[in-house]
Amino acid sequence: MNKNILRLYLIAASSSFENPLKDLETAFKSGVTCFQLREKGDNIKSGQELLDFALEVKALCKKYAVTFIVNDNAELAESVEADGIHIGQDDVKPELLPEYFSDKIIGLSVGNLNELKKSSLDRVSYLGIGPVYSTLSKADAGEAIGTEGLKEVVQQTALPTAAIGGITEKNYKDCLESGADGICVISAITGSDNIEQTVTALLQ
Ligand code: TZP
Ligand code: MG
Repeated sequence: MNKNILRLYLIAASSSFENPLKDLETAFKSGVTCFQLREKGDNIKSGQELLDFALEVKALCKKYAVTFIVNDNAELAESVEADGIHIGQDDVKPELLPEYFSDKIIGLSVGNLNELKKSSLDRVSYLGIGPVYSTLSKADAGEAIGTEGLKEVVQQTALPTAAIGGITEKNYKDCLESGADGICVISAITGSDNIEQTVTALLQ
């Protein structure tokens, strides 16, 4: 895959924004390069409602040439013909994903060097590495590895990498300087009261 896709990777659920389609459009228009629909947390959609929402998001992604990834839901990803899927350490193993994903992007979360070493990476396209900093967005995110931990993982893989966890306008450059190809954020953008300004700052 083209690692530039990872430059500014937004993750959100349908409930992450007050006006999700409007706010996502603002984020995409401002320069987000990749979007992951991660339907977790409170007020989550399911069934037809989730499918409809995912299709609307996919259309927005297409309009702004944003790569569209679905978190850990192969059926949904396939139904909406997403560009790929993102899986965690405890999700379906990459090699057991359906045939649909054979030419799609497969992202894998890696918490530290130890997890990298025990992961089967044959079909993995990129790694999400973290949490780099502490985060309130994922209860079971594990211990923050800091930029030193990030560097360790980045140096041990040839795969494209995105740093994740507690990344803000203040620290994102440290992640890029540690060798990550891009940054993944939830709250920096979902909690922003000026999405355009935040996205622009994270792309500087
Ligand atoms: N995986 C590791 S940390 C994290 C995920 C999904 C949450 C990142 O959210 P935030 O708000 O950018 O810290
Ligand atoms: Mg998962």
